[in-house]
Amino acid sequence: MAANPTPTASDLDAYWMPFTANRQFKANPRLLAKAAGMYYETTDGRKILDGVAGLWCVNAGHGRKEITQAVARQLEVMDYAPAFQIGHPGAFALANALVKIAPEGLDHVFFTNSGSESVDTALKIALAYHRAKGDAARIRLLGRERGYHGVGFGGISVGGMVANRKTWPAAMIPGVDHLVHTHDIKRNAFTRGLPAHGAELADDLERLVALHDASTIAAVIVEPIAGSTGVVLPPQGYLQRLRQICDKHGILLIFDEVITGFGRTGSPFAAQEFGVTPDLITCAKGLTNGAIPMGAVLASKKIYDAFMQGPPGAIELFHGYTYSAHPTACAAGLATLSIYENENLLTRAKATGAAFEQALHALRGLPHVIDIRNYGLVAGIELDPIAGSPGARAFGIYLKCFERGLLIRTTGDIIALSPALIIEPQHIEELFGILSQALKDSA
Ligand code: PXG
Ligand code: PLP
Repeated sequence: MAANPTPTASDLDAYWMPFTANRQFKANPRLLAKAAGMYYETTDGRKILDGVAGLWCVNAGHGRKEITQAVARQLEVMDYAPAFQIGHPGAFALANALVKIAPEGLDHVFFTNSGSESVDTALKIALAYHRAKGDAARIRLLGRERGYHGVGFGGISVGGMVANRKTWPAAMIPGVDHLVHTHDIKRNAFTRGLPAHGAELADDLERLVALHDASTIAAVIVEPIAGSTGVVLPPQGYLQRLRQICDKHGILLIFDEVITGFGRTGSPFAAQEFGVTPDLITCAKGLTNGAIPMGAVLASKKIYDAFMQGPPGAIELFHGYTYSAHPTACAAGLATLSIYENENLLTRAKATGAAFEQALHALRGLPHVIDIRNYGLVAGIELDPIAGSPGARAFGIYLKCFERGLLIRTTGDIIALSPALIIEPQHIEELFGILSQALKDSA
């Protein structure tokens, strides 16, 4: 079957593009047509090395036949099944497969269609959990400055990225507060792996407890590694301390693992990599290798059991989506988890991370590079901003890289890299070859 024809300038108008400078883009569009393995191909036939696994999601590389076939088969057998008061075997199979790779103790799965929906779901579960336990005064949700938790009203409320919040001040959910962020270039610049300084920043939670009283706080949500804000790593000991303080005060801890889930750090989840088990995990993206939209919330037995009280005929949680556990998404998820297992991809970043780290830190000293940080197969390269034009320096590099055949991601003046977990040495060489040339040319 023919692919969609390449749009002409007038065809570009109707689509209101997300998180995009629409007018700038439409004046000079970048269009992708194909993808296989580590590469995209543009509509004009240029090969582009994918340095970001699509948008942090295609962890097993593009065009995986096992996923395509599983989805095609599912669509032929049964296109859709309602999710409320009825089920299909794929949903239960995927929940079981997820629990198998999840941190011990997180043994229940609620399905959504995206990271944003996972976040709103987890926040609602946290509030409902305390209520189910007769602790209905715990209504506060705490996030962290610079956090990204998707774009739902819950997610932007606990989120801490100013541009995503400032337009909707009146729509924020009430009772939310924020921990200070942990980004500290002064003390931690050019750190490989977890930074040495900043564990004490977790004590900011004690400040919020002192201010609001623990009896009003339901949960804290953080990204174990903050991705969208520009790859901010947790200082050594920080997450452990956060867990301890939550336990001390009966506050639930939610890890938003939409980016860190599915092997990005060298373990299935960052919770395992860092040895800290939260009460809830939100995930999406790599769950289906990006092929079909899907998200999930992993919940502990303690949380699930708190809901399973009341009369057996009562619906325990008034929440769900038309497409929760969509059959095609479940098929894609099952095929994806098989690939991860068969190819040991969920721990592969431990091995490949070393060569990636070495090539990455060789960028130190290039023009405008003020910090480089990394963990597993994720990296941030922070550039000195152009005075008066925040973001322009990094976006210039983005355009240069794209012209030369490399897709990166930029946020403000930070370049983020998160290649597929199948990356080989020649891709690492190609990636950093193009990127270092682009940085040199920007001097
Ligand atoms: N939580 C986290 C930690 C995320 O990284 C979401 C929630 C929301 O997921 P959905 O599927 O609703 O997009 C994300 C998504 C970027 C970028 O610029 C990051 C994300 C999405 C789009 C762009 O780095 N992360
Ligand atoms: N809006 C209307 C009018 C609906 O009927 C529904 C679902 O039935 C929704 C929104 C929510 O859609 P979804 O379940 O796909 O999130």
